[in-house]
Amino acid sequence: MRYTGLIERYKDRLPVNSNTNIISLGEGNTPLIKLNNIPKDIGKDVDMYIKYEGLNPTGSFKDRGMTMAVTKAVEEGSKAIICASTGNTSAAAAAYAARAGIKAFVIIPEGKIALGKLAQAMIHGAVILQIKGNFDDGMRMVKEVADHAPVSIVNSINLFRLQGQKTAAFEIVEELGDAPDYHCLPVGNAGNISAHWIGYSEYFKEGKSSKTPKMVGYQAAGAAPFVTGHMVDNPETVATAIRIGHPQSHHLALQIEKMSGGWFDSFSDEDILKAQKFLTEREGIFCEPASATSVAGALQDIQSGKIPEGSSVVCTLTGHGLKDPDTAIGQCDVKPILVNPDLNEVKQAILDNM
Ligand code: AN7
Repeated sequence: MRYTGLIERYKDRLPVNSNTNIISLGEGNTPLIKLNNIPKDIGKDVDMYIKYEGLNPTGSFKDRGMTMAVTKAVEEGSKAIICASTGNTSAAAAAYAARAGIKAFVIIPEGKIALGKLAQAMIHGAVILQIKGNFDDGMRMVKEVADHAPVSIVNSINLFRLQGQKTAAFEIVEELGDAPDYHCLPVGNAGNISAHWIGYSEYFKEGKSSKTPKMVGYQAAGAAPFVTGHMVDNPETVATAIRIGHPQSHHLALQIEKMSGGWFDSFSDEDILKAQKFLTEREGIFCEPASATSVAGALQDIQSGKIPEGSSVVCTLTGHGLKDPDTAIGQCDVKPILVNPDLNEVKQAILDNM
């Protein structure tokens, strides 16, 4: 059967009915890739999987929530949506609004969004407001303006978003035959970690899994309110997607940490970029810097034994590496070799670099 997106697939578990006009781009159903080389590299016997959410239609997990949020906005008669974004939400909002034939307004922090994401918001025809401030300032504006203008908020404070995003947990349980022991995610607003917990809990209650995973959230050191224990007013990190200091799902995520037996930790930009490169070079999987935070964290905690050998571990890679080409190129020392279209020159270059 043709796959037509996660709402159609999980319609019995989502707030839709047979009359709902579903706005979909075929999101969800993303690969769960088992790592072959990295566990051997670090000498640990763990089953480590990547949930490659960068392969959603706009290149990030946001599509799972956006299909649901835009479907409901249209159902409720809305003609426009609005979000604040570090980039990926704006790309998804712009694309799904285009698909639905409604308007998207996106508020992004000036100069701090990855090139691919900006290109997406622009080409899909969103109205882009660059704010002289960060994501948290933008979020504050969105909440205020929504009371004064006819626009539906599609940030993750819109609970339909979390409903759509919970389906990632369903897919993982179905594919593994059970929940993993640990699920590691990068955390910004903490919407995604919350959505996964909702999904895992739903399947566990119905006996579709024998357990729920320990939910482990990793942040960038310069934007780590869950680790420092207080909100951060001037978040900074190369992982611009998670450059967030005042997480919107703060309380929910703290409850989930306790209920699941998980924890939070943070990593320097250097560690995040190292994990991004390690994954691309050793496994052929390219994610954006924010996403690599989950791998940086899992690797540290597997190596230290906090995640014991014999465990199954899923790391969500939230966004595709192509979202942020500048940062990718910036961390490669090896530049292209310039040669003339001459057999000897090309042959020599190959032999020199074998
Ligand atoms: C690649 O696009 O908040 O903890 O405005 O793009 O659910 O916020 C992006 C978040 C992780 C954090 N990885 O997820 C936005 C935005 C990537 C992201 C997160 C984001 P949450």
